[in-house]
Amino acid sequence: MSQALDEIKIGGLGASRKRVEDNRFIRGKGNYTDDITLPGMLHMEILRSPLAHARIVSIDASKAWDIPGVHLVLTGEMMATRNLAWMPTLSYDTQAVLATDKVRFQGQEVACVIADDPYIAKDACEAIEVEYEPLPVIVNPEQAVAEGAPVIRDDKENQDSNVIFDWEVGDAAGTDRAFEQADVISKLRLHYPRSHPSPIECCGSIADFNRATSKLTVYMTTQAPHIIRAAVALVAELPEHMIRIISPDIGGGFGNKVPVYPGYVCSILASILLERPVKWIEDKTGNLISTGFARDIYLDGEMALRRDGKILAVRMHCDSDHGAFFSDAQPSKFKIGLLHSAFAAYDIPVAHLSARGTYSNKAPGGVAYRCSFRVTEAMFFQERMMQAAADDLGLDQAEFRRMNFVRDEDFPHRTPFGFLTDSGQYAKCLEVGLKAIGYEDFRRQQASARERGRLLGLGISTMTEPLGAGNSREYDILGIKMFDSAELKVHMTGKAIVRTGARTQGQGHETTWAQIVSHELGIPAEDVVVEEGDTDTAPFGMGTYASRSTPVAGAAVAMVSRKIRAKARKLAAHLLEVSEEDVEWELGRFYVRSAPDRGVTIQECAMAAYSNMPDGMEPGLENTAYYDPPNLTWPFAVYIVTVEVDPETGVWDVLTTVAVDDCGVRINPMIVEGQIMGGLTEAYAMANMQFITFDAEGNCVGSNYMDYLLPTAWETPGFELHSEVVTPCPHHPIGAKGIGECAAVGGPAAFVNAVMDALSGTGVRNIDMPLLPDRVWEAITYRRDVSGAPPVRSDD
Ligand code: MCN
Ligand code: CUM
Repeated sequence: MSQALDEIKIGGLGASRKRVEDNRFIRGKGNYTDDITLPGMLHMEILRSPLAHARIVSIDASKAWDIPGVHLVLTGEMMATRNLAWMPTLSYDTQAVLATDKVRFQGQEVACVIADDPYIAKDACEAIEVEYEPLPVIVNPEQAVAEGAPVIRDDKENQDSNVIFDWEVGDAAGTDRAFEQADVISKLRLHYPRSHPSPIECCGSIADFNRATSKLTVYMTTQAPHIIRAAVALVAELPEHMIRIISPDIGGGFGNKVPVYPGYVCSILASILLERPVKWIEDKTGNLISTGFARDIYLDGEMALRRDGKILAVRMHCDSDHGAFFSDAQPSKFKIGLLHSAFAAYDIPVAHLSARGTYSNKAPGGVAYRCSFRVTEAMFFQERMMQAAADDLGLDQAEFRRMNFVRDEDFPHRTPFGFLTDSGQYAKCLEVGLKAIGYEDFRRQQASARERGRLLGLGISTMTEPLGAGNSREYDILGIKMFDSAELKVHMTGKAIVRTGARTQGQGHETTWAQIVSHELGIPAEDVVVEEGDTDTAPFGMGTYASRSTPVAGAAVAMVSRKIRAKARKLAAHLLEVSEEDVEWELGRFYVRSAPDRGVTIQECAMAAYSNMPDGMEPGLENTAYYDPPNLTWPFAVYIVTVEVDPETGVWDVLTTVAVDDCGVRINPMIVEGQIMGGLTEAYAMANMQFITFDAEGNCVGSNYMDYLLPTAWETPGFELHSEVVTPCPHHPIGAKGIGECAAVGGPAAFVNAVMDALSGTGVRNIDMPLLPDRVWEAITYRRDVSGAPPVRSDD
């Protein structure tokens, strides 16, 4: 009789364990950066540029210095004397810390004041007199490359245009040939607008430099503390072992907390100069106007199609607007992130993608926001193109996708852009989704509603996306290879602590990593504490983004647990007085193969590691694992949405949303569902209501929550989730694939496709997100495509 523990009961793999971090969060006992107060702490505020593009004639800070309670005013000029006016970005560009020569976007950091409290600092910012000489403004890629456009980055040698890169991937000649063979060519032009992660907690930092110990401790809202430590060491030329970065609780990241922001750098310098702790907490407007935006990218897409529906080739050209500094975080090899993961779910012989990135007078951005490096755009473009192509061929939306899917038996599959996908059951997921939504029935309802003047629509989005940035052969940021780590210490009573190089921002790592340890060792999850985010204690890792934590750090947790189990086996053999080969494992216990009743628990082995180890064995039960994954993980998802559009007002309501996610083995099904619901909520918000753009003068329109709407429970539709399809990841130690971004990546196209489907037959091919009622109304009324690309009229 097996004496193995019941894995679900101990909170192992597959247990919908309640999130342990919520014990403190729902009691208001979280410890966020702004909750921390240090003795003698001062406060920093940032003066931002009101103009989008202007030469700085002069900065006079004398009145600010005179205000009682002001300790320091930092300007670009002062930063320059310490070689800190500019800093390197995560994409081999430079970014102004505080402006010296020009301001290049509205909201750019111009000066900082450090004072006794934030109110004095804010008042003092207003007392700084800056004289600007306005320059012509660029707010889109077309203007950026127009004849005679002002060169935004005239600070850079040899930069005589606004083009950052021209990049291509795929087979141009082969694609051209395939297009010559096509029966039908389907074309679509799209703009994926700027969107902003807007976590509830803004960015912030507290720098604490101690002259006596030479140690710099920085509490900050970062998703990647070790990378920040390395950046501070390299940029500020401080010794790395004297830098300690601590990410306390983070109130949502969504990619917003990956970049290095000037506020972090200024608070550090101020603390070094003043030898006192300096706190900077960004306000909402500062966050919305200046920190990492996402998307803002245009697509010209074309598909070469055979009459029967076979896709012969895909051609994509993208123009991306990166704002004033190319500061996206992305793997060094790929200028436009993983945009070329587009069409990975479909069996397409040949494809070509060209991408041109340009500067503009907008806040730097492009990547962050539940994106895994532009996968969000890739899947949106793909699924909008799939819908348009099916329409152009007069084929059924579902059937067109099904016939072009990579089939279950075709894995591993090399995509036309060079990725290797390794597993999935695409057709099965689609069947589950169609059944759940009642596809055939809905099509009938839709037709009869049409006859009565009612506009119903159904949108499908099916996609596989690359999650888990790593393997170190292909993925690095600034040359730092992408892998991750876990350290596990099992104490003598069998309780344990696990630390990783990732950093949770709400995803629930404190809950799920313990479940992996439980699965591997049989230690109840409640006996395992998880700690992340302190560079003095956590093993080196690349942080949390690109849904890489489970694929990489989570894998490391499994691997380090296995190392611990291997040592525990030796201890068990010693305790049981048999040879190691005679020892068997079942969850939580080693036993003698020939006498299964004779066994020792993992806790007994732990005690022995400190009190009764065999001669010659190194004491203790601790280890570290660094994990370099062989491939990305490729979750698959089907999102199907039905809507009703009111032709009189352009308002559209979601009727049903069905999600079928296959993210391999689910560690914690409840957390996975939370991730999917959160992602769908964001997808709905992007498709329906979130509008942040720029007028011709470069004023940011929508930099407040009156314009940039966050969906509440009231406007968010219900979601029906399906989990019956599970294709384990073939290379992940526990078969898990990433999930953190799937629904935000695949969701938007489902909502937009549904509205466009409701408008089918009107000749309207596209409405750019967000599908605001006035845009939908304009499309229906004038039977034309509606774009939301900037500039917008400032009197709108
Ligand atoms: N999980 C699981 N089983 C799987 C896959 C994941 O139980 N097969 C669990 C994980 O263990 C983890 C959570 O689901 O607790 C998300 O895991 P994963 O897909 O590995 O993603 P990350 O932990 O790396 O999170 C990053 C991802 C990104 S990049 C953005 S952006 C985003 C997202 O997560 N930001 C978020 N979801 C967020 N959710 C919250 N609440 N807050 C954010 O800032
Ligand atoms: Cu791109 S947003 Mo997440 O990867 O932190």
